[in-house]
Amino acid sequence: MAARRGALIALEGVDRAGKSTQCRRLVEALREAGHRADLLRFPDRTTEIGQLISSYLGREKNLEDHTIHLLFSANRWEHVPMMKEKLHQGITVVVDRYAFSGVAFTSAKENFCLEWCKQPDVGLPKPDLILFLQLSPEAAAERGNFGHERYETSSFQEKVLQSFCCLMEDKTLNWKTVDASKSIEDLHREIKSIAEETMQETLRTPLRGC
Ligand code: T5A
Ligand code: NA
Repeated sequence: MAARRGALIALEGVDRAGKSTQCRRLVEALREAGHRADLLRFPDRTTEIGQLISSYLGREKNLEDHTIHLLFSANRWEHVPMMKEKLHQGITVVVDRYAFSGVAFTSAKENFCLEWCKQPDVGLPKPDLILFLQLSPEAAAERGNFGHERYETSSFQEKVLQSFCCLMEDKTLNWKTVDASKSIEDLHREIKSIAEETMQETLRTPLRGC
């Protein structure tokens, strides 16, 4: 029998929904339960491409809109060999944002359609599970003010949320929406249980491209 591969689990959601908090908690909990699990975040600001992205987000650098979209995608592609290796070794990979953030944010800009935005990420490892952390703009606002990074305005975030809603209509992907207004602990328990269910199922499904 082939060895069990790891599951690819993506967390997506509006800003301040608690993605980074939950990704960290999930990986810790999976490891405590004896699973092999690693965390990745996109953008990964540590690579050369990631540093360009970070200076764009911090408004130190201006980049043309198509160019930055392709850089976000390239930042995912540069991790694909490592991701595939981990998944084939049986390591579950939890990603803090993935291609769906890429599409949702760029398509919220003027003159970008979803179809164009999706193309650069076609063929990336397909997540076994995408957890969408849903939080109302009002509840998000209570979690502190926006910082100074690009995209951190309520009107833009509203458009991003609409794009995410369109992406969630794709029934070929395993989207699960969770209520991110719950306490960190309650949300963690729910996410861990959904993740473990998915990890059981990956035994029977080969890794595909999305
Ligand atoms: N982007 C990203 C693109 O345009 N294209 C792409 O392809 C990609 C991948 C940076 C920007 O890049 C854009 C999207 C972004 O605009 P980032 O570095 O992931 O992306 O952004 P961050 O600012 O790190 O993340 P968020 O603002 O989205 O926050 P999180 O991770 O959702 O939330 P988290 O966990 O940091 O928590 C936020 C605050 O809320 C509290 C936390 O303690 C923290 O203070 N909190 C809770 N409070 C109450 N109840 C709960 N359940 C809570 N959970 C967390
Ligand atoms: Na985050």
